[in-house]
Amino acid sequence: MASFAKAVLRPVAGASRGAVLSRSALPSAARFVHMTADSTSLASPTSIHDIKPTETFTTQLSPESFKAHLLSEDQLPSLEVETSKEHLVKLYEEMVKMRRMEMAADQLYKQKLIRGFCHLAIGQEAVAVGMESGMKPSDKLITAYRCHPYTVQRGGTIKSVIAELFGREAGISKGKGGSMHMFTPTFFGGNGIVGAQVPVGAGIAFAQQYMNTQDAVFSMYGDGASNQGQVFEAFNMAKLWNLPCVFVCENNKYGMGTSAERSSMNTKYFTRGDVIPGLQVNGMDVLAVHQATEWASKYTLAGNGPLILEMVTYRYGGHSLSDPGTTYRTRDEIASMRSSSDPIQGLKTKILEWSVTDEGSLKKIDKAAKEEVDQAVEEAKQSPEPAVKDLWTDIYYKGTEPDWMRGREKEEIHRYR
Ligand SMILES: Cc1ncc(C[n+]2csc(CCOP(=O)(O)OP(=O)(O)O)c2C)c(N)n1
Ligand SMILES: [Mg+2]
Repeated sequence: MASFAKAVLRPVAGASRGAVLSRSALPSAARFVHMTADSTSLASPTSIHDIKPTETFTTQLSPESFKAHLLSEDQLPSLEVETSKEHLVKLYEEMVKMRRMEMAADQLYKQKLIRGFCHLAIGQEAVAVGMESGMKPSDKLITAYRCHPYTVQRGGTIKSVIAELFGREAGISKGKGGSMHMFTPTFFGGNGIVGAQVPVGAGIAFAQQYMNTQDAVFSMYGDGASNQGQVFEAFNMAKLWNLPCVFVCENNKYGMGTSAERSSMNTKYFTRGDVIPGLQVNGMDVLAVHQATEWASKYTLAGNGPLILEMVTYRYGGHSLSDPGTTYRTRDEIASMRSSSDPIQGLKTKILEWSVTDEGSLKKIDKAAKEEVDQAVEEAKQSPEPAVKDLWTDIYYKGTEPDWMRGREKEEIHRYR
C-alpha cells in the first residue's frame, strides 16, 4: 500500500513545478475574455446628451466580452445592450454601496466588532450587481461564503448584513448566523462548505421545474471549488433532467492562496461541463454581466437545460480578513488590476464620456453611499444581542419542530411542546 502511494505521489517526469508555471505563462488572451471595464461604446443614438433619464438607448459591448463553448453564433447573447441613463446610474450606485459596505466590514473586523470568518468581495462588485440587474426578481440564487453583496442585491439591507456580522438581533438571520449565513426569499445563502451549494442549487432548480415556476436558478461557485466531484455530479443530473440551472463559476483567479493555474488542469471553467454549453464573461464589466445573466435566464427557461457561465473577475483583498493576500501574488498584480480593470471606475468613465450625468452628481452618490453605510453601522451597533431563549428558535420550519431538543449537554433540554 505504502509503495503504491509512493508510486502515485512520485512526480511524473516533466510535470515539475517549472512545467506547471510555464502553463501560466501562456498569453492570457488565449484563455480569457478581456477584463477591461470600460470597453463598451454607444451604439444608437451616438449621442445621448439630450435624452430623458428613463429613455432607452443601445450600447455596444466589446466582442472580447464573451467566449462561448458549444453555443452557435445565433444563440449567443447580443453585444448590443439596451440601457438607460437611470439604469447606468443605478448600477454605479449599487456597486459603490457594495464596496462601501465591504470596506466598512473590513474596518469593523479590524476593530474586533466582527469576529469569526469574514470574506469580502471588493473588486468583484460588477458580478453581484450585474447579475441582479439581469436576473428576474423571482429567479433564485445560491452562492458560497463571499455573500454580502448578493444578500443586499437580493432584497436584504446593508444594516441587516452589518448587524448579522456583529451577531445582533437586527441581523438578517437575527444575529444567529454571522457571515456566510444570510438568506432572503430568493437567495439561498451564504454557504460555508466549499462547493456544497452547487448540488443544492441543482436541487432548487429541480424544485422550480417540478413546481413549474418558470424561474431560473443561478448556482454559484469559485474557481477553487470547481474541481470538486460534487460539482460534476450536479452538472450530470442537471443536464440529464434538463433543469433550469445556470452554474456560475465566479473565477476570481485564486482559491485561498492557490492560483487557478496551480489548481486546475483546465482553467477555461466555462468549458468544463462536457456537453453543457458555457459562456465566459468579462466579470469586470457590469453591462457584460447584466447581458449574459439576462440571456442565461431566458436560455435555460426556454427548455434548453443547464448552462455554465464563467465570470472572470478579481478579488483585491485577501481570501478572508485573516489573509493579507500578498504572499502568493505580487502587489504589482493587484495594483495593475485596480488601475486597469476596476468595475466602478470603468463604469464611471463611460458615464462621464457619454454625459449620462456629471462628476458632481457621481460624487454625491459616493457621499450618500458612505453616509448610508455609516448610518447602517451605527444602527446595527444599537441592536442588542439575541436573547438566550432564541437559541432554540428558527431551527425548524414553523410547525415541524420535534417535541424536545437537546442542547450542548445532556441535561440542557428545550421542550417545544
Ligand atoms: C469542503 C471545504 N473544503 C475546504 C474549505 C476551506 N476553504 C474555504 S474557502 C476555500 C477556497 C475556495 O476558493 P474559490 O472556490 O475559488 O472561492 P473564492 O474564495 O475565491 O471566492 C477553501 C479551500 C471549506 N470551507 N470547505
Ligand atoms: Mg476563487
